[in-house]
Amino acid sequence: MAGMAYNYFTINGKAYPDTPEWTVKRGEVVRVRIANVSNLIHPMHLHGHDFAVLAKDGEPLKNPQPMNTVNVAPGETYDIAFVANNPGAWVFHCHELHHTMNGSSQPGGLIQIIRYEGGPPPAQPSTLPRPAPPSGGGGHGRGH
Ligand SMILES: [Cu+2]
Repeated sequence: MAGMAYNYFTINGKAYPDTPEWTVKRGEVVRVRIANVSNLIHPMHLHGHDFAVLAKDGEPLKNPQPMNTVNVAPGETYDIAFVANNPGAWVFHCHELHHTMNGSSQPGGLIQIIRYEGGPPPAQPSTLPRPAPPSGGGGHGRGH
């Protein structure tokens, strides 16, 4: 339908805060497959870690590139991996602000909490995406 805007976005069929947390152990390698089955681009961003893109569309890459955001276009699949070496609770989320909302309420949508096993359980991860400040700043502090 022309002009139709999507207001709900999901990871494994759930929108935050219904997305179950991923629990990781310090030192392990965490591998994630991202498959964008929507018709919008999702710049997926991981806090607290760099990841390596190991494969695109199922094809292994010869030179995995360390990064912390990958633009996932409609229909694309990326296999990424990171070393769990920064204990805490972190978010992996789409950097398109509207995609981290459920309708008009925030936070929601494409937010995935990654929590280290045995770590202190913060009531709210301190790294949830927030609207950018009105002028400059970029909205990103240390650790992003
Ligand atoms: Cu998105």
